[in-house]
This record gives sequence, structure tokens and C-alpha cells, in this order.
Amino acid sequence: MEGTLSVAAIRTETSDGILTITLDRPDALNAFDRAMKEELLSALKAAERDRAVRVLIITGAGRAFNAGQDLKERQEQGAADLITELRTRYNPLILAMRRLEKPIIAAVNGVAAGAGCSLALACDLVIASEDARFLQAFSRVGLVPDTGSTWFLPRLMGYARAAEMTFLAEPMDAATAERLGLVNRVVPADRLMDEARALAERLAKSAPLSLALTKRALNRALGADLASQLDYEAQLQAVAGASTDHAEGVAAFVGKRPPAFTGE
Ligand code: T3D
Repeated sequence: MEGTLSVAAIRTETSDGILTITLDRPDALNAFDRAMKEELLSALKAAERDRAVRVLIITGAGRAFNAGQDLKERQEQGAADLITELRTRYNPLILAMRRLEKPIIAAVNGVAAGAGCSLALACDLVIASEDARFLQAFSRVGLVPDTGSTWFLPRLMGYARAAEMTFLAEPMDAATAERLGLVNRVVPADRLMDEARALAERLAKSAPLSLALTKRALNRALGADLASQLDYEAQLQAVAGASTDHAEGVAAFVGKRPPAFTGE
């Protein structure tokens, strides 16, 4: 459904098949309070159900992307049951993002720290502004990296880099993050949303089933052996090959015209 919705901790806007989710607690550098976690999960679930949404963009309001867990809320709440917090609030977010069979673009406009860094890593594509910084802040506050960071980081940048980033907890600038494979591209701050939107528009015109099954295959490949992945690709190709969009793609190629994909 097209339109803008403003709730407590996030804002959502849908147009032309692109759902933009803006983390919206700028005074706290968009740190995750309980409301933000709940609203973000609801937005992801709604996006999964809504056929009109083809691509998502996640970004932050103000000068930060997300500063991780709201430490003031954590202090106010006293001794916290962190295993429950992770199992019931953070981990479902990451799983929802990886299981959502639509591309998710992180438009990282500033610092992404702690679980905010994990959130960016869980997206399919990351566009960062030149001002962005990536910080595995966990050890600074006596915690271990969570919300998927220990899973994503070694896969994206290798063990040694992941160990350095998490042990030392030093901010990584956007250019370094691009060089090490955390980020797809870095753009000037004033171009960030235009670039993210242009990428989203391209993806929104792609065949949705093709992208959905590609994400499914890439997800599975991260834990699979070659022989079983080859067979899995063949199974998915049987599904994609039977779609109307596949026939349309071939007809468009042969007819020397752009394809018009419908999602069928
Ligand atoms: O507890 C659980 O649920 C377990 C799960 C944990 C997951 C995690 O994410 S743990 C890691 C939590 N995050 C952090 O440790 C990062 C804390 N923030 C920072 O280190 C710095 O703020 C930054 C490096 C991100 C940015 O630094 P800087 O100098 O640009 O900004 P600042 O001045 O530190 O912050 C600006 C304001 O945002 C400030 O508020 P104030 O004093 O002006 O009223 C600051 O307190 C607030 N803020 C920043 N990060 C958080 C925060 N408020 C609450 N929680 C935050 N995480």
C-alpha cells in the first residue's frame, strides 16, 4: 500500500514498490529501544505480506544510522535478561531480514554501532555515505558481538579482520568498509538517498520471483557444500523457469525491448 506512516520509533514510506524504513530516534543516534525493535519487526512482516513492496531501504534519521542497544533504557531497566532479549527481540529481526525474499538495502548515513552495525550487515546491499562509520562497540561495554555480527563479519571480511574489528572496537570508516567487503559502494552524503533510491528502482523493475529465489539460494550457499548447492540451484531454476516472468524475459530479449515483469 502506498503512503507514509509515522509511529513512535520508525517512519515508513512506500512508493513505486519501494518501502523506506527510517529509524527515527535521532537524539539517541537511533539507538534500539524496545519500541524500535517491535516496530521494525512489524514493518518487516508487513513488507513480506505486501505484494506491492518489492524492495526495502533501511536508513537513519539525523546524523547516525543506529547506535545499537539504547544503553540508557538498559540501565533504567536494571539487571537485564539478555538471553531473552536477544532471542525474543533482536534475533527475530535478523532472521526476518534474511528470510524476507525481497532485497533490503541499507543506506548507512552515519555511525552504525553495536547491534546497529549488525543491522546493516544483515541487509543484502549496503550503500554508505562518506561520513558513515562501522563500530563493533560491544567490547567497549563489556559485551560480545551479537545480533548476527559474529556470523556476518568473518564471512564478509575473513577471520583476522573480524577479530581485529571486534576485539579492538575501533570505528571503521566507509572507504575501509568498502575495501574490506562490508559495503557495496560509498557515495557523498548528499547523494546517499538518491543513490539508494536509484538502486531500489532498478531492483523494483526486476522479476520478483527471480530475486526472491536468488536470495534464498545465496542464503543457503553460506552453509552448504558445492554438490548440494548445485542441486538446490537446479530445483529453484525449475520453479523460476516455469514463471510467466521467465517467458517475458526471454520474449523481451528476443524482441529487443525492455521486459515488463509482473511477479507471476
Ligand atoms: O542490552 C542488550 O539488549 C544486549 C544487546 C546489545 C546490543 C548492542 O548494541 S550493545 C552496544 C550498544 N551501543 C554502544 O555501545 C554504542 C554507544 N554509543 C557510542 O559509543 C557513541 O555514541 C557513538 C560512537 C555511536 C557516536 O559517538 P558520538 O561522539 O558521535 O555521539 P555521542 O555524543 O556519544 O552521542 C550523541 C547522543 O546520543 C548522546 O546523547 P546526549 O548525551 O547528547 O543526551 C548519547 O548519549 C546518545 N547515544 C549514543 N549512543 C547511544 C545513545 N543513547 C543511548 N544508547 C546508545 N547506544
